[in-house]
Amino acid sequence: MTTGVLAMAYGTPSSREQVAEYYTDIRRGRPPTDEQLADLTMRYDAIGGTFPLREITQRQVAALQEALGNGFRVELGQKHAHPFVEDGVASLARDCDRIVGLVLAPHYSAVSVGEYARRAAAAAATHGIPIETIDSWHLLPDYLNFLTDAVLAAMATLPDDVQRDADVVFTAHSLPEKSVGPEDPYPDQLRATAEAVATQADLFRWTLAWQSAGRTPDPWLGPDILDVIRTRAEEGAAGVVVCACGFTADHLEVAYDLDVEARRVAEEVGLPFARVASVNDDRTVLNALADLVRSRVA
Ligand code: FEC
Repeated sequence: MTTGVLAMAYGTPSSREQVAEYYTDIRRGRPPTDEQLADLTMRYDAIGGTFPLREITQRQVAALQEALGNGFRVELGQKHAHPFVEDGVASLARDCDRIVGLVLAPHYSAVSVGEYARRAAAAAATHGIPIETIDSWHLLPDYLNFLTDAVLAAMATLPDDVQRDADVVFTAHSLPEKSVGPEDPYPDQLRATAEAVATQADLFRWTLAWQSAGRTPDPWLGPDILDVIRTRAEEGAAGVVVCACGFTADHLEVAYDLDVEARRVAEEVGLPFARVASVNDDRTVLNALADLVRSRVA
């Protein structure tokens, strides 16, 4: 009896030529304008013309398979690139009798993790295979411990007189306000992660911000990380440490939106800046995620 594990991730283009197709998928079939496409391509170019999410996701999937061992088969299913969620389910349905879904992002929102879960459930139904997707794992102890160590390590890179006085800002991907209903746990889960890490790391100053909001006219969850950096500089902050705990990988939204854009804003306003390491394929966290999958099966 083999249990299928559908590891779900956002997906990234496989090459510069594929950016338009990827962006069109994100926009639900509406091709981007030339200006939008040029802007997104510029961001990939600014991180060296690379698509790091691809390889990091593959390493995460391999680490999960290794941790789960015999009796489990792990397949990747992505939101916006091949192999899609539906491809992963189809592959698992061939020789597994049930599927556990795991999204490689810790916090639940109906429009983020919920969309992965709905697509996986619809695909599983067409193959007649049962599936259960884990909603969130934002308080997983090994993830909190990883973040605690990583926050302290990032703080230690700041000048001596700034280290303990710096603001730690915990971020997740912003969402359009209208898509986050009053019952949606996304903002509360981000706060819960941040509070737990702040307690464990004994932080003096910490706050929450949203990052990477879309460039659309409707309002997105705020405050935005770039505004928080500017405001905290005006208020006399000593430095800023950004922990993108809403993601698990060093992808575009981390490598460009934080390492390039947020760092540049911090430099402009004279604030020492550090970015906290991402989970990527950290074995302890991935082993803990494998245990979480195992506990669902039991
Ligand atoms: O490295 C890469 O190539 C991919 C980086 C990437 C990740 C990611 C994760 C999340 N997103 C979430 C929500 C939205 C919403 C929209 C949206 C749009 C984009 C665009 C790019 C992009 N996202 Fe993303 N996201 C990444 C990249 N995202 C590029 C399009 C251009 C732009 O606005 O920058 C608006 C469109 C829509 O309605 O879908 C909303 C959330 C996550 C975190 C959870 C997860 O990983 O699934 C939430 C990585």
